[in-house]
Amino acid sequence: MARAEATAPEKGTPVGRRVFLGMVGLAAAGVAFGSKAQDWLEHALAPITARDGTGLSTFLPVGRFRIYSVTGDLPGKNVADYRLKVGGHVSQPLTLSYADLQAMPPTDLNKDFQCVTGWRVHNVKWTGVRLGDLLNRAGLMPGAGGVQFRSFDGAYTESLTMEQALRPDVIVAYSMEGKTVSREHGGPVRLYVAPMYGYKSCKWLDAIDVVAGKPEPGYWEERGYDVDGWVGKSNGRDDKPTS
Ligand SMILES: Nc1nc2c(c(=O)[nH]1)N[C@H]1C(S)=C(S)[C@@H](COP(=O)(O)O)O[C@H]1N2
Ligand SMILES: [Mo]
Repeated sequence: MARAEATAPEKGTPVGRRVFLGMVGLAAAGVAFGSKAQDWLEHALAPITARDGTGLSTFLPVGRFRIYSVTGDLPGKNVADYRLKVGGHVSQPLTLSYADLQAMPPTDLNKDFQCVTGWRVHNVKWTGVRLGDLLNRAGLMPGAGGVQFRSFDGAYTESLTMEQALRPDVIVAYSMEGKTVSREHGGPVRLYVAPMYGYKSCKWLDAIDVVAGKPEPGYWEERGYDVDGWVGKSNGRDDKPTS
């Protein structure tokens, strides 16, 4: 299996409890962006958490996201300069500012954010525009089968089938916990695909391209994750709760 958000061993050998607790301390002290140690830790701990069944969230700092960026960079854009492009297989391509998004009917989602490597942040409040509303505004052309996302980090991509994209719990989020989505969390605008693992939620959202037929797999899917990243039902989670 080629699944690794980390470059370190994806299947760590089980470690003893003292080492384990020490490492949790390390993680708490340095939940640093881009920390390979942290990623390694999550993978190394999976066998333990699987055995005692309590899950990583019991041990790791509560309410903390890990900040991920495949480029090792946190690209930034001012709210004032931000533009979202919606194009491809649509009748009316759009270029929307942050204010344009805010002027559309808002959707609030209070849901968990869960990474496939095991961490979960409970009950996060996201606000944004339903992806379906954006797609309808752009006007889907016959044969539109999927949606691809590009990040202004220049590297990350994601995609959804049209059926997934039109779900009411998939939003283009401009606010998290009542504030503009921060730079490290992929702001000012990111995708939030509530029913799927975090990797589907493209940060620093730059463009949405509607495609005819099947969409291309995204960045992590090229590297082994399931295209249909349903929480609990993908990436071997049903029968094997470790990553
Ligand atoms: N552009 C971009 N989007 C991304 C990623 C990334 O590295 N780059 N990582 C994904 C993964 S694996 C997860 S779990 C979430 C993490 O979101 P956070 O950094 O806000 O915690 O973002 C997803 N979207
Ligand atoms: Mo993730």
